[in-house]
Amino acid sequence: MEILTIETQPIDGQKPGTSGLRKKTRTFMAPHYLENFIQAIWDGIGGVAGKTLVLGGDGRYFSPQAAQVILRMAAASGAKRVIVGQGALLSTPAASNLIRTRKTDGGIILSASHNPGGIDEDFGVKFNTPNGGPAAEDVTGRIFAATKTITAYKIAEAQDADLSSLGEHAMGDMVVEVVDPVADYADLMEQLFDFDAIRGMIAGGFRICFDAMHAVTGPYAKEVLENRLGAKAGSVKNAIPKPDFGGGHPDPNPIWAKELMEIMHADDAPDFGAASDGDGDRNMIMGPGTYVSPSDSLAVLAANAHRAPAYANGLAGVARSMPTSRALDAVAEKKKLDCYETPTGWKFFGNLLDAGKITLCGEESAGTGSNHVREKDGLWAVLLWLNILASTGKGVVELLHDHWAEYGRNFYSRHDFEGIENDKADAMFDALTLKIEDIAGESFAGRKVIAADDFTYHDPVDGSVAEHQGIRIMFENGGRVVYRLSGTGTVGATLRVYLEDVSDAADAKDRDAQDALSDMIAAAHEIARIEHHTGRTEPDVRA
Ligand code: G16
Repeated sequence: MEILTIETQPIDGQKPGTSGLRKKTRTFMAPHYLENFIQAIWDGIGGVAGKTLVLGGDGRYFSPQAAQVILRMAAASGAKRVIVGQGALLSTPAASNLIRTRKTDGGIILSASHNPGGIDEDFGVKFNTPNGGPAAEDVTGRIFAATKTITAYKIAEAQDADLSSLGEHAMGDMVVEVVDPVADYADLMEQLFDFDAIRGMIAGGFRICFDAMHAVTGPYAKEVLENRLGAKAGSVKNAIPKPDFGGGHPDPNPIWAKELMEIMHADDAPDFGAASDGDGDRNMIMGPGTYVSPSDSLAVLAANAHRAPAYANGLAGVARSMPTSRALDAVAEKKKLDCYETPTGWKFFGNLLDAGKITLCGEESAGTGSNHVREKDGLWAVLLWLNILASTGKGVVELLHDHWAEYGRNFYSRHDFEGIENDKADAMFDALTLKIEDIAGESFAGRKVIAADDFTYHDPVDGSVAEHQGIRIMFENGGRVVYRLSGTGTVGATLRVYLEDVSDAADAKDRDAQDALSDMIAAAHEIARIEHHTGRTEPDVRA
């Protein structure tokens, strides 16, 4: 096997964002683009000689070709073994599990998550460290630095590895081990949850609809929900992963999971509805006629996790990303649990999980997870919900309403303004940063501001500091507005405005969230002067 050293030059813009490097697929397909970034990963982690890595992804367009390039580059740089999901498929939580259980030196996940796939859509590459979690900022910083000084990369001249058949194949001195992407993960789920109880509930007539959105969770959900738990064949919809996700956005929210919304709002709706995203780490939960917001889902799971065998001894603590609603905090307070507030990005939970400070964590962006892996986990969230429903005998809607009655309701919504020109978004944030200096005491839309800041996170485990993680405006009586720019988009800037208001009124369960948040929405526009800076009066997405 000949090893080629190819001369190259730094390519601008290879800075990993909230979750790895995400760009247009054609950008990744351009000469040297993928290769430069992979070499920068190798350089950023001190090389891969003698190391074992995991490789897989959500199966989106260009994944098979990218996987072969990465294998040839791993072989050229002396890697000992790469464990690859059959067909280069691995959900993000399954990859995290393999990285951990096989005690590897990390792994590469090929995914742009919920972003659409195809030659004119998005592609992404993410490196996860040996704990199974997304690389922390110091590692991504070193990778980015390497992209700026690269002069050459190494790649082996070799035939494509056969990723369709299970077993070990040689690529020079390196072993390519092709594994079943589902089996280990499904076994792990069976250890965490009371499958007998869930099976009993399903056998008693409980109906499930899981929309895999033509993305990677299809085979996982089929195996777990249909084969192991006995849900009726066809309970998992859109179960075959496609390179373009069937032309849709594999984003489990009321807008993109339209098919599921319709099924769950029909007269004969199943008892439980769920969806996951491109790479299987996000989740959406529904009851008949009811969408459970991710922030509420996190709070309900934290309040009831002890009903599942894995969490029967209680939780060490919990965490949420800063923009996620404080519904979780209400649970933590009552249950006397430590509750941490981290910046957006799953990587910030890693230290807290590794140090045993938290057991369960989540984000408003439809991600929930626990210490079983170091990624958020869509199917895990679905199974924890099912376990709780089986153990309480309640339905989704009853459980949610009982939760609000006990803990109060945090009305919550995220408004996204997409494709804003970068300079306009920056100008808006510059003005906002100045404005919040003396905003306390002023009123907007009839609501008084009591505090405001630009969120800084001090990691309690390693002391690292992350600044400028979002602007928070706190109002009297529990209202809150948060502004930040997305770190996962590929075109222009996406402004995210997170809106929250608290209510323990008896009729809180009957109110529409957008309606209940009208003060916060008006205040958010007035404070940031969104229309003045961007020309936008309405968001593109209300999540
Ligand atoms: C990623 C991160 C999440 C984050 C989300 C949104 O999710 O892993 O931690 O909450 O992006 O980030 P942003 O607001 O910066 O766009 P995923 O599912 O896309 O990997």
